[in-house]
Amino acid sequence: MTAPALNTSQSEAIFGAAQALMPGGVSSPVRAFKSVGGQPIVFDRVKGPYAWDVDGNKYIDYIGSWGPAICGHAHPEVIAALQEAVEKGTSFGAPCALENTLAEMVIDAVPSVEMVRFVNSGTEACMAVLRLMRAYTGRDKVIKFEGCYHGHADMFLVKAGSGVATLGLPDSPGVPRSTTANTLTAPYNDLEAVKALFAENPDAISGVILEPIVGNAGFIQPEPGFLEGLRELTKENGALLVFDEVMTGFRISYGGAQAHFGVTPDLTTMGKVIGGGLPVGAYGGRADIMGMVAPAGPMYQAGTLSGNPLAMTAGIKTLELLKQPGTYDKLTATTQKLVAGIKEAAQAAGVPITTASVSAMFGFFLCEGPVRNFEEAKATDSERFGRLHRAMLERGVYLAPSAFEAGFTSLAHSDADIEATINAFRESFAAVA
Ligand code: KE4
Repeated sequence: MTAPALNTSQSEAIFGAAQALMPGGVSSPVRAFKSVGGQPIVFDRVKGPYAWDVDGNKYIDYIGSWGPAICGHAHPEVIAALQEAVEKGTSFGAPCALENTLAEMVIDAVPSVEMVRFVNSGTEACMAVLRLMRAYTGRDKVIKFEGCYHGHADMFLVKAGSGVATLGLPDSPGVPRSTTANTLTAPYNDLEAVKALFAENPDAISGVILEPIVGNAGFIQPEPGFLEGLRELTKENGALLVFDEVMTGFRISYGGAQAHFGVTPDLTTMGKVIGGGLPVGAYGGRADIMGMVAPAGPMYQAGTLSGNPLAMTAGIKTLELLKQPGTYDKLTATTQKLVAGIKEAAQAAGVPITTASVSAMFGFFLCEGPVRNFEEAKATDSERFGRLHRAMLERGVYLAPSAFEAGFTSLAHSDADIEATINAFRESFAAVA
């Protein structure tokens, strides 16, 4: 069944004008639809599981602002709390009781976190946590995994995922070789490769940082024993284990992926959900390590808008909503129904697919699978994914514009939304088979 042509004339006009104003016409590369083709959709407003573009087209949204909208966009209780808070000002640049409240909630929820520092993005959190790893151990090297993305700080732009992978960038110009010389990489799920790196760099590796579930190379789960193995390896080598939970934090469970898998790192980075849609990042962990952070200790990190009352308010209300009983059971049921439908739709059209989900995070690759690391993820049929993405847009479903991203559900996605999405996948897979 062919979809009605999508009228996106206003989007095209606004995006066309944006090209002369902002590089690529966007504020973040992955939004530019480069790898799926066609023009990006310019949003006008969002509510619950939906987005409307400037031409009035409505979409069921499975990006949710790349993770923050887990309670649904513009949740009425979050909006009401912000409306009340904004009357008292937007930023203080001074201590505020709301920081204590959100810090206590994060410390109570996340097993590894005894103390926490708020920043303004996941990139800042990852930059700071690397500096802390190095300050605490006195060692300069760090191990990351191919396809994992820890924000755009220089030292992490080595075999990175997300937009770097989407755009097929080898790495980024402007990053001095001297900076990335200390960044070692291994394939995800490859404990032997990590063991070898420790053997080749005795007493030189500050730690290992990873996405405990990868969402930036498509959706890739840790194999049984992988996280436990890293926990042991880092302990044996006097190195730190760091979970980058910017994407998985408060999405996989209220305690993040670390609570879900029962593996406790030394440090954790967070973002997205804890800001409830406003800019917040955070890093936290063992008190003896966090005690090194200025002004308690010598490791410097700072931020003008860190801990501002609006962002704290949105984060507090969002975590209050997520803490309600049954939240993650509901998210899991919604997502499992969706992913089962996607798989059935692809198989009915004879399109090779491998699908997976954990709680409110999911993904699929257009290949047989299994996909255990970034190299295997590259087997996905990106060209067909581009056509699928367009076909889904025309049927009112907004998926991440990249084969190397994850999908996100929310508490606002209803059974009817899931059914409508599965129907759109049935028609779209038939159209791209
Ligand atoms: P931000 O600086 O974008 O807030 O966070 C960086 C970051 C760090 N760690 C992980 C695991 C992340 O997923 C991210 C950011 N995620 C991407 C989506 N893949 C943000 C979307 C974008 O870059 O526009």
